[in-house]
Amino acid sequence: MIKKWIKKIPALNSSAQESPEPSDQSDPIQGKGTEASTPRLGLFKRLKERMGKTRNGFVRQMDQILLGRHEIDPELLDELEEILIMADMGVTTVQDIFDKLRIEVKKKELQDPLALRKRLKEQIADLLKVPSTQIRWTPSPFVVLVIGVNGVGKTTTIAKLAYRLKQEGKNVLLVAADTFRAAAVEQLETWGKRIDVPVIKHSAGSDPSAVAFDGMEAAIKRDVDIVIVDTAGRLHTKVNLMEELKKISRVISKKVQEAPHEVLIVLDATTGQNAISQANLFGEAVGVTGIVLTKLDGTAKGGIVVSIANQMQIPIRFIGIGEKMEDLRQFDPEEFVEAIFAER
Ligand SMILES: Nc1nc2c(ncn2[C@@H]2O[C@H](COP(=O)(O)OP(=O)(O)OP(=O)(O)O)[C@@H](O)[C@H]2O)c(=O)[nH]1
Ligand SMILES: [Mg+2]
Repeated sequence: MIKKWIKKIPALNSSAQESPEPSDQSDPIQGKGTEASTPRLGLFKRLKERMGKTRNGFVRQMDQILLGRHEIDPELLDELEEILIMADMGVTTVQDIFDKLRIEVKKKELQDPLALRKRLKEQIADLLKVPSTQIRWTPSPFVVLVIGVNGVGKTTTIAKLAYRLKQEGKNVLLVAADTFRAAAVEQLETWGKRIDVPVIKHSAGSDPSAVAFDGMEAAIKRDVDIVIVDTAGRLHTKVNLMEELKKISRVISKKVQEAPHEVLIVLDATTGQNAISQANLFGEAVGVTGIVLTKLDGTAKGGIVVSIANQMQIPIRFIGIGEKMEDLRQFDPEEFVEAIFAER
């Protein structure tokens, strides 16, 4: 029986460890190891590799528990439930899943551990299927305001997004409205040069709303398709970040009707459930329309994606799975579930 099991779960078929993740030390655009330089490394394969920590930390652990069992008993369900909670899927989300599973087991609709694994995967996939995860990118100029606490990955996400849009033939403009640190303006400028996208900036310490205003004027004058506005993740204690963001948003809407069209909150997946509180806090202030979940490559608790999709009424637009330009992915629930449940 156990042998049959091992065959059915190829991930457990070998005692070898996952192959190490490719190094990210090379140039994020041109360097070796990028998808451009290794065309055979498909997008899905890279996603699978980058989600390796989550796969090892949660799906593999789950499989190891399932491996020793011949039938579904209450202890098995309890153990699996604990693993999912530990993977940051959120207590209520996990309880909902297991309430359903317990009923199915009781009705004998679920009889063996392999069917249980399949059902769990289906349930997770269902939770992730939230409608309208795509941005329409019209009218023009289409204004994207990017917000989030410091260090979550706003500026690098903007660079990746601009790179992506430019490759799709869009005319993009970046606005450095994070004037809190001189380095923040420089960082965006450096990215702008690297990906060949213009950046509107003022000197450090100036009013972020004034930069946003100039950014909108330039966008109209230059007839750009998409403007992406970078903001600070923290300010001097005297200035309230939420008030500042509201002001930036107001200034943008005065210049471009109905803008910002998209307010993207960037959340760091490694901060776990804390990310949800951040989204709520910013959401109350500036009406968030989409989520970018970064650093999923750096956590074994990728279950946070499920928790966010299930608890928030805001779609996950993109996920960050590394520091290379290609590592900002449009969020595709089915592909994501396949990648974390993938077998070697
Ligand atoms: N591994 C990994 N690192 C990431 C990802 N996204 C961003 N980072 C890294 O996170 C760090 C912080 O990124 P920034 O873009 O500077 O963050 P920020 O939100 O703009 O920070 P502040 O400007 O200080 O508010 C950088 O070292 C990025 O390379 C990701 O998806 N995976
Ligand atoms: Mg930044």
